[in-house]
Amino acid sequence: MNSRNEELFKRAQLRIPAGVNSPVRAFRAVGGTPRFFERAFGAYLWDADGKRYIDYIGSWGPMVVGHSHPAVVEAVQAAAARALSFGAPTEAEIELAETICHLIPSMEMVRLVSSGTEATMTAIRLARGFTGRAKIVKFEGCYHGHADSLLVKAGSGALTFGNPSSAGVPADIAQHTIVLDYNNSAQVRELFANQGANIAGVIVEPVAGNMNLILPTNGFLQTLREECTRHGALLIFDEVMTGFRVARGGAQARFGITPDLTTLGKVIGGGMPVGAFGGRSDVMQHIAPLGPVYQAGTLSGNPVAVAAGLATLKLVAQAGYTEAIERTTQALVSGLQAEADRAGIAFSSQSIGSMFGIYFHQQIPQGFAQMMACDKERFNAFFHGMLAQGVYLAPAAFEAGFVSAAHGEEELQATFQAARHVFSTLGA
Ligand code: KE4
Repeated sequence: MNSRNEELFKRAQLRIPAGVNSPVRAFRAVGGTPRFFERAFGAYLWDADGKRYIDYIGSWGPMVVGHSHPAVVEAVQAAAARALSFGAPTEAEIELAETICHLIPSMEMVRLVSSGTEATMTAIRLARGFTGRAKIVKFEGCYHGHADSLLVKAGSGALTFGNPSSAGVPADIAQHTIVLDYNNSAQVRELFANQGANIAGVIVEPVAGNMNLILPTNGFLQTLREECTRHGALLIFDEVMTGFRVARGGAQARFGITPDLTTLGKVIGGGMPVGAFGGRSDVMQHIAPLGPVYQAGTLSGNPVAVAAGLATLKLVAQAGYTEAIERTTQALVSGLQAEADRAGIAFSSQSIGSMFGIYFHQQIPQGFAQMMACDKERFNAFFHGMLAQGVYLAPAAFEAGFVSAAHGEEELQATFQAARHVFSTLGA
């Protein structure tokens, strides 16, 4: 008998491309039928067949306090009862701006938008407008949303101009984006030596979470900071994913590097559509209507979304809150590693803050090329085995995983038990 998930997937594909509103949800990397979820609470999701899953995606990062946290739901209900949208300033937006700037001091000023893509798209435009330069640097394997300038892959040589990584991105836009290898400080220094005067900005995931989890090796972020300072380019930390996950103050707090601009999303909306960009006030003075760099949004600072974000950040800002989730994430990773070792599986894993990476490879990858060498087929088999056991991992080998404050010992033990069974079916 067809499951409801299969019925809904068939119906969805009639009106929505691939039946989903964001590509990764279509399960094309892992195969099979996407789960259509009906409700969520704490660490759990329930799909259209009523099956319960322990959730290690958390909506790709936002649900750091757990699903449907009573304080967040109450704040959203109260805000919605007052108004759904004004298209005019509210006190709550000031409160959220003040909270963000307090938690991330490099953000002297901040503007709210409605997605991470809007945040990074604007940060790029702002860097170009502030410096009067055109070139942007990004890194292979880092994802910053789907703005044209950022859908670019490495050119023929790492130091040449980029090529579009999506149809519909004109070459004369892609050519202004240079794509280097993540963690390759020598390449960064060589590029700046040759073209430093043309570079408006460097955008980087300070901890990469879109090619699975890759940590910055010592010196990489420092090199970016030094080269940008030396050549008058802006360093943009894309903390849409790492913000309030790698540490309360983001990856910049953890690694002690101060960017010129930071982009945020996910957690600051608590599950509702909120993004943000901000940083040095002398740079932010260039944003309309103060300055010549235009940016706008009908629902920017939406009161219901801001209420969800504020309630979430109030919880996250509590002393010890992010550290406790980090400990849970460390326990998850060491437990999975122990089960894989027991089964003799070539498997490595790591975590930072409440993000984790699992790799079907003996060594932990340190860059894009090494990540591509991981055994994708094995990951896919593991993914489906765990899904059948009621554990929902990211449906792609090249995504990071996320733990929430709602995950506890019971969820960990259930996960280890599921992994023990699935690893045993994979064969060494
Ligand atoms: P959104 O436009 O999806 O809100 O944010 C784009 C973005 C920007 N920067 C970073 C570092 C990001 O991770 C993202 C979005 N992350 C993906 C997860 N791989 C969102 C999931 C999806 O695309 O459906």
